[in-house]
Amino acid sequence: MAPRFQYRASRELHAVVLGAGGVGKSCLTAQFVHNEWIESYDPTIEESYRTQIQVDGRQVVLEILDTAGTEQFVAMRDLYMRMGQGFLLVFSITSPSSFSELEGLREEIIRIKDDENIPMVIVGNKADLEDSRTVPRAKGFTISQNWGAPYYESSARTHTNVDEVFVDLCRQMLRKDDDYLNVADNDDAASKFDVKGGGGKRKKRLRLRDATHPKCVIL
Ligand SMILES: Nc1nc2c(ncn2[C@@H]2O[C@H](COP(=O)(O)OP(=O)(O)OP(=O)(O)O)[C@@H](O)[C@H]2O)c(=O)[nH]1
Ligand SMILES: [Mg+2]
Repeated sequence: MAPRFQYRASRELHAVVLGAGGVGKSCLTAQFVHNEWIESYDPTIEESYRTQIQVDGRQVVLEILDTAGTEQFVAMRDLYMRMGQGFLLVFSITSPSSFSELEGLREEIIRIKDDENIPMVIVGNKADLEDSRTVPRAKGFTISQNWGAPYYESSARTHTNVDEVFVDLCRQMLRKDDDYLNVADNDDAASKFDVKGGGGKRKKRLRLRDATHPKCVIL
């Protein structure tokens, strides 16, 4: 029992930030990790960050992979998706094409992870540019409801909803991780009586639990 307790005490979570080029993925990440605003645009190839945060009183080591939105650098996407436990799907409220790209990203994540309940947060960034908005809030609401993932409108420039999106994602990842560990505990106990009662059951039970979590939309 001792090693499992230690693992729970200091949880390590892997988040991946995805979305079209220039929507503000790096700026959101820089604001969250370093509290700094970056005015210039330097397209990312791949950056990873490690930060320690508290989520609902629990200590979490969060590894954030800031990915490339620009087409020429997206070859690694498959690998990012395999490694990630949770995903920020970022678009810009000033770019309808960046909004449209999210659907393909989500489908790819679900296909690669083979799980419809992967922790995910939809982020409409550049909310400070309300005058240039071309993606109506209602569209964000609609995909949020259809996908069962929370929707936030953020601004990396004004630090609005930046911490909230990362914390929400961590909360979802923790919940999912807890479910796995609880199921593993139960299966450990069950396996004393039923040696064959492994993997297939586990998946079914997890889906059932996830389906009971409330869907939410936050603006
Ligand atoms: N007004 C405004 N500008 C932003 C915001 N977030 C990012 N930007 C600007 O948008 C540009 C692109 O931001 P990045 O964070 O580099 O975009 P990215 O999504 O990481 O782009 P790639 O790395 O190419 O995929 C920069 O010039 C930022 O200053 C925001 O919330 N508001
Ligand atoms: Mg970037």
